[in-house]
Amino acid sequence: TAEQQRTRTGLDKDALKRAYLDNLFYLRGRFLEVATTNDLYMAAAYTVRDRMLARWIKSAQTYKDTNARTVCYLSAEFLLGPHLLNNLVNLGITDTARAAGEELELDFEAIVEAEEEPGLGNGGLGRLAACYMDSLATLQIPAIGYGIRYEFGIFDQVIVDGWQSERGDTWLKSGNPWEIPRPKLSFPVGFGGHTEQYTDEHGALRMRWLPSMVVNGMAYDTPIMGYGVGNVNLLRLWKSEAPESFDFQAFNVGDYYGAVHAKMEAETISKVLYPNDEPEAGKALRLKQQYFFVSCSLQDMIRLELNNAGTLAHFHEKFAVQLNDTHPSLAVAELMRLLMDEYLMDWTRAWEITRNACHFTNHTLLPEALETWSVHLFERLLPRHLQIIYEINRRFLDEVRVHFFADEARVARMSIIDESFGRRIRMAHLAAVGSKAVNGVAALHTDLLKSTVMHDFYEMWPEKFHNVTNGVTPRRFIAVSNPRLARLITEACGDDRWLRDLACLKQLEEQAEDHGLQAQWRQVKTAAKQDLANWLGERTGFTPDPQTLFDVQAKRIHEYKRQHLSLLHIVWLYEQIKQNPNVELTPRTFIFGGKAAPGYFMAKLIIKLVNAVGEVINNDPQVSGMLRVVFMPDFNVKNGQRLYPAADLSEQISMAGKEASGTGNMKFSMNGALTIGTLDGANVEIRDEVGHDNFFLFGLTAPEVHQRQAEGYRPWEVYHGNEQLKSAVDLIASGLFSHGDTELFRPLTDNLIHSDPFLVLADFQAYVDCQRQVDRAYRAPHHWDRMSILNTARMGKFSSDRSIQDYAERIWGVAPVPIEA
Ligand code: DL6
Repeated sequence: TAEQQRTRTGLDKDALKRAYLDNLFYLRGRFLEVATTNDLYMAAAYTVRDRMLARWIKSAQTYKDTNARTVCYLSAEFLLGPHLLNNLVNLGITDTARAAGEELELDFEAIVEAEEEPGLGNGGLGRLAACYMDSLATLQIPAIGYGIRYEFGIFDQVIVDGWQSERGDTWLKSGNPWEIPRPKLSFPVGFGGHTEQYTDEHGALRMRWLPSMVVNGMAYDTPIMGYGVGNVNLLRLWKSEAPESFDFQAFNVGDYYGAVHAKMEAETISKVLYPNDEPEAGKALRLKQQYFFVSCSLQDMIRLELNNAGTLAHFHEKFAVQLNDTHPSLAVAELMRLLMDEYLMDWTRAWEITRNACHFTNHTLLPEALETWSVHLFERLLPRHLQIIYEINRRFLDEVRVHFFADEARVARMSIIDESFGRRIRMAHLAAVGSKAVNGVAALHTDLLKSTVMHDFYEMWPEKFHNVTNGVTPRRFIAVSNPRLARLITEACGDDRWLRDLACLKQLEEQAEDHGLQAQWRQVKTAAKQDLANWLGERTGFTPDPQTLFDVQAKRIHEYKRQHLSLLHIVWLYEQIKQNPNVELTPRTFIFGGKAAPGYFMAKLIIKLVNAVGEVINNDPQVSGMLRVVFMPDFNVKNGQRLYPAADLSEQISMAGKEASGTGNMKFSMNGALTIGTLDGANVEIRDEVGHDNFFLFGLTAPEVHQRQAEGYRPWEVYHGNEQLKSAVDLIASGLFSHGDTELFRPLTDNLIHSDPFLVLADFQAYVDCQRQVDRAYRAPHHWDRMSILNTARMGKFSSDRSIQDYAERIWGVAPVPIEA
């Protein structure tokens, strides 16, 4: 009946209440009095999901009917964050849901809190994919996100005696109400075996691959709701399974263990996310994961196109395939294989389609992060793909030779096969050769890409290279994370158009000097600081004082990001106060957050040092009124949402030239934090947008870093040439922060003094001087508030909507297909 229908889809309070009780009863078998928090959360999730399903189906139907060009975003990671509140915001029913909850006497916040976040990513790259899914739906662009449904996402971090300890992430243990399993939607994926030539019925010579092992990839679908529109896009994640639950033949001959083992091996592929933000050297399972999800995704696209058009001749017109870093770059070889071996196309046609379908984003210039795989491993796992890659390379190098006559050195540099250290496949070269467009993720990064690691490719195909500066979604990172700020902005701007068009925030500029707005702005910030302080108090036993300046560095722990530069500054401040307890300083709380790759010793030592320095400082009554240090455990999307609103100062202090873009920098600044940063990644553009006076800049530029290193950088001399720096490093080495143990932090201090690959010592003085300016600025509240408002006001460029618009126009050539809300 219409009434029943309204219970499923209605957005008013009564419909929500009825639906909620219905779902609690029929899907959880509970009534309010006996429901657990998880039951209450699940009922809420189903109630919200119901409201998305009709829109989802309408979107899929309309996309199909209009045969719309579709973006397929291939990514090994989607770091989604909790769905519930985000979906309420995008549906525009947060307040109604809250009111419905109140009438049912539910604790809304506790229900939202109960959601386990799907941590299917390591950091920036995975979170970017999630922001882009949000923006694609909001901009009404037909899109499918394809990835892996890891059973275990990124580990949970706990701090034990100051050290990081990893706990398995069990995000699926209480069920995932947002996904719909599609048991019938599954594709076979082969591994190993051999290839053979045969003659087809037209007398043509063809190749076929006879794999030694086949697994199935089964689809799990999650709806991705656009903001304020009817469009709901699809995130399709693949789970690996054995084709049959038992190999009965093996079972019959008595090899029960062998039969179960084969099943386990198949399921292992999508079992766990590799917790490293750099490639895993030589890990066959990682290569299997990459091939697994790429193959399932391409087979799915082929299925869709054959259903729709009956031919694959226009595959590249139907789909814009985006390769999120090199992890899915096997798509180039796999699409060729599918088109030639399975659909009997000739090389020229297949290559034409592949080269026009694929596009490639590079996210890093770190040499150790440029992915390569040994030819030997390929031979063993993907023999047919190796043949195809050899042939792609042969034809490509012929082109290179025509382009750059008699330049064999360049041919060797550009080859997809690196012959220098054993034979290895350079995945970035495969992706670049097989793609229509290559892009970097911030202006500086794209320039460096063109002038360094991809220079030869840029010289050959300058028109292939683009910059698309990253962006983040203001729905999650303002509206969901910081509702008080969202309300204030809406009030000050007169409406909430800014959530769809972030450039509207510009209107705040004219009120930046208004003391009334400034006072409210400050109140909002202080309230967020208080929330964070309470949370930290409960988790760490230490409650920061919201009246102090909150100085936050939250991101993966990595030497190039230089958390230890901030630590040297803290130790330096500590010494200042110890020497002169009346020194004029702005009281600060330094908050760190971030995970270290489990095998990255130096990063783990940095975490230990943060906690060790905190222990001494926070317990020293002479300094603890001025200075506090706290490590927020388990930095993830959910905890990030607590941090961004509460920061006064955002630390973006990587060595120039190393951070491709950064996106945390954008999230902090959107929430009114000022940035202290180097000219690295998107910091450059953020500073240009917010105004040079509203950004604390320090440090060597990328060309200066290059020059320093070319001249032969000697950290030893810097250390001896700066009394205060030396004394900070020495204090760490002295054992003061390690209960007298002079060995504990020696690997870190020795590395700084003797090698310092990321120029921490070279930038120390500039950083300390710049922090002095921060100190002074914070003591002038009107001035600070004005800068803070201007930061938010000028962040329009860094909405992921702008990034997606750029991709849509300049790279994909896709147009919106509106679905009414
Ligand atoms: O593009 C998203 C993000 C950038 O903002 C960071 O600067 C960059 O470090 C990060 N890269 C990764 C891992 N890279 N790889 N491969 O997360 O991408």
